[in-house]
Amino acid sequence: MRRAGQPPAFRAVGDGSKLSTATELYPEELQLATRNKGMPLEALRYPITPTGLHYLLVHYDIPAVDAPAWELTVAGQVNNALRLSLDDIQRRPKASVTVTMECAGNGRSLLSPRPISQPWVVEAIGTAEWAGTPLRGILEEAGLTARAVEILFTGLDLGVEGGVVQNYQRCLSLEEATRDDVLLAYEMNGQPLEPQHGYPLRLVAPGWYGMANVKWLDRIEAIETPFDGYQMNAYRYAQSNDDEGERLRFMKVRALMIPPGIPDFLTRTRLVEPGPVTLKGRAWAGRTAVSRVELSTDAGATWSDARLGEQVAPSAWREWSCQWKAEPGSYTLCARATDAQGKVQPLEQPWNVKGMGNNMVQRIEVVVA
Ligand SMILES: Nc1nc2c(c(=O)[nH]1)N[C@H]1C(S)=C(S)[C@@H](COP(=O)(O)O)O[C@H]1N2
Ligand SMILES: [Mo]
Repeated sequence: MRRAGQPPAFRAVGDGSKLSTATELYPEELQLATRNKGMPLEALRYPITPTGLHYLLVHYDIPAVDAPAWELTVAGQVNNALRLSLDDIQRRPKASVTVTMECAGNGRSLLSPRPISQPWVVEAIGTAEWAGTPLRGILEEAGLTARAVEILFTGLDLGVEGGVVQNYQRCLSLEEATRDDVLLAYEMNGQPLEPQHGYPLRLVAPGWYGMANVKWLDRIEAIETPFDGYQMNAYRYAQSNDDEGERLRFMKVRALMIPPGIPDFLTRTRLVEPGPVTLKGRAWAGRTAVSRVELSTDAGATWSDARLGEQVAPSAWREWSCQWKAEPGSYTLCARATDAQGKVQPLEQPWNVKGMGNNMVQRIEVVVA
């Protein structure tokens, strides 16, 4: 990851841990990286990511859940508080939604200086078919009072972050929580959730960065004052510790390419045979659509349009492909997507303290020989 001209280690910011940014890999990053895995980019070939290849991000430990005893509590500003077993939830109307999900920290390790956290390159991505019951139905059953302003989701997992002991918690506005496609999901790709993906029940909020999709749900609470907990403030586009920064919400536009040819084991540089090559990948844009994908073989100096293919589902990525006549030499391949609002992926990533919301164009080094 280290590049010539990179600034020296910079430790002016932090969230309570001793580390903030670095130019060398820290053991703390290695511990996170070996627990939390990315999707190998060749898995972009699958419209739905096989469950074992979907990216994974677990802040604390995967909680031990005693499924027969587990119950979801629905409480707070509601007329009828509920306690629902998994069976109760599975008896409610069933719906499914196919969702491309990306971690808000995807691309973090490419920043310079690098914020210290899970050191993703670009592979914190996956698409799954989630099935469960629409959250709206459960909220209607509980009956929100007029005082409810947000819905707070609490996971069973407990840890320390920023010096604060906490269960993982995030909220959604009433408008977001009651969208048709927001699910309390108990299946991923036709199977019960695996422990690491939130068994027995998780929230699925299509279009949002990963952090909104609270796993291992314990409690859903209608609250009367906006929630300002740790996980709401950790996900911000802050320029310094004093800067609040805007909260992250929906995934920004991004294209990724299946690395062509074969990899060099250590450097991952690709070896490609001369001749026609079909470059392929997928692109997504959170709540909006992908309107264009372009390809560059010269590190972004010149671009040509890729062909847009099938969109797997409304909240899922879209296929793209492009023909390339590979001639002997060295190349830096780049894919760049534009969304329906005209927003384009940047070639240089604007920096922020936590390394959030990066969507810099992917670069793949290729040798044609
Ligand atoms: N309870 C709980 N929910 C959580 C998390 C967590 O650590 N605890 N991680 C979040 C983050 S940061 C991401 S990116 C997604 C990852 O979901 P996945 O591991 O199923 O891909 O889950 C989110 N939901
Ligand atoms: Mo994440």
